[in-house]
Amino acid sequence: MTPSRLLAQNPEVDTALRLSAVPAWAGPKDDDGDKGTDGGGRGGTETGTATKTRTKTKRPNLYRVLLLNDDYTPMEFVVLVLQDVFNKSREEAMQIMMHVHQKGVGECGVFPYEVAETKVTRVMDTARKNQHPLQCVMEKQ
Ligand code: TYC
Repeated sequence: MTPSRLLAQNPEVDTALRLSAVPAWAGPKDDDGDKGTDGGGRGGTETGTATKTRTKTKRPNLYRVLLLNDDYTPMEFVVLVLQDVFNKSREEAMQIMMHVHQKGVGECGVFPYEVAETKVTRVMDTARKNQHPLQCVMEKQ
């Protein structure tokens, strides 16, 4: 995998390495405190190549994972799914299940895209294997 692909896949880390073709002495005053504009060679004259490394962190886009009510999936199955897939305690799983049962929809958690997608897939696969019509969806927060 190429480094740029790795960076593209990881929005947390965006490292930009910039090389300037403009001689340092011809450009704007270099007072930003970085290292790397100094040629360091004989006489201390700059070479005209400036390098700057910037590390920028971005918050990931978050997605709500929602469970939908239906008339057929057993309550106990929903509680077990909430405990297993979303690491809920039995008590919290019961509360969420009852909320979905009464209101029609409820939140199981909020996650970065790929984590949310994996949880939706796990719920849907488990439901299908057990022949329950339970539906789980994700929406951008
Ligand atoms: N309504 C279902 C029943 O009465 C229980 C249920 C709860 C189903 C939550 C789905 O996401 C759900 N058996």
